Amino acid sequence: MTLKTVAGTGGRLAANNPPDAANNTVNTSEATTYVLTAADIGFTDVDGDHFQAVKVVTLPSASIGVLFDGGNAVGAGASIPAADIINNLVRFIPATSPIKANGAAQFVFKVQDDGGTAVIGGNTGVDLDPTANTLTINVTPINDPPTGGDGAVPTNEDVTYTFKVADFTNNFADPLDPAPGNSFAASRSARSASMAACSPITASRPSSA
Ligand SMILES: [Ca+2]
Ligand SMILES: [Ca+2]
Ligand SMILES: [Ca+2]
Repeated sequence: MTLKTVAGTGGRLAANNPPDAANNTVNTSEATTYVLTAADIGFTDVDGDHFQAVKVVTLPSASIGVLFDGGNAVGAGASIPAADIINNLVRFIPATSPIKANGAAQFVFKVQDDGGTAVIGGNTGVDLDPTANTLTINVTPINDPPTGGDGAVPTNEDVTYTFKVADFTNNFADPLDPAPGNSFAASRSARSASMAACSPITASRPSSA
């Protein structure tokens, strides 16, 4: 393949060679916006052409989050100007409904340079990377509080009642974290004098997330 000898000057002596990009993984916490950077995309070009745009191949799963350019959601097949990425306008916003999403979102794209597609020396310039790359955005969990509920247990007067784990787990739920939620770990007495006199009641199941 013939390399041009003059880069980005308009006086190309050889047809444009396509640019390249990198696969990368970045992290953000749940419900926390991630601002994409040019480094995340990893644009390079053998000719020294400039980073022109990112062409969307596959958008991240909306169940994990949505890619925005400025105030607008990026559409399927869209071309995102490199300037928008460099100016911190391109953001991934994790889903928060019906609950705050966790998991890996994958953005598949191809980079474009500004070298054009002119035919020079019988060769047609290529300004789009023929190979797609993937930016994986990991949305890491943050524990949300569980819910409990009132309960009642029967006992006769002057008869000691020993609480069972089930007396508490029947009303336990963790609806704000992704299913199945966290497990019941312990019960803390808020005001019952009789409960406060008991030993702490702890379930044997470990917290899972
Ligand atoms: Ca090029
Ligand atoms: Ca959470
Ligand atoms: Ca939780």
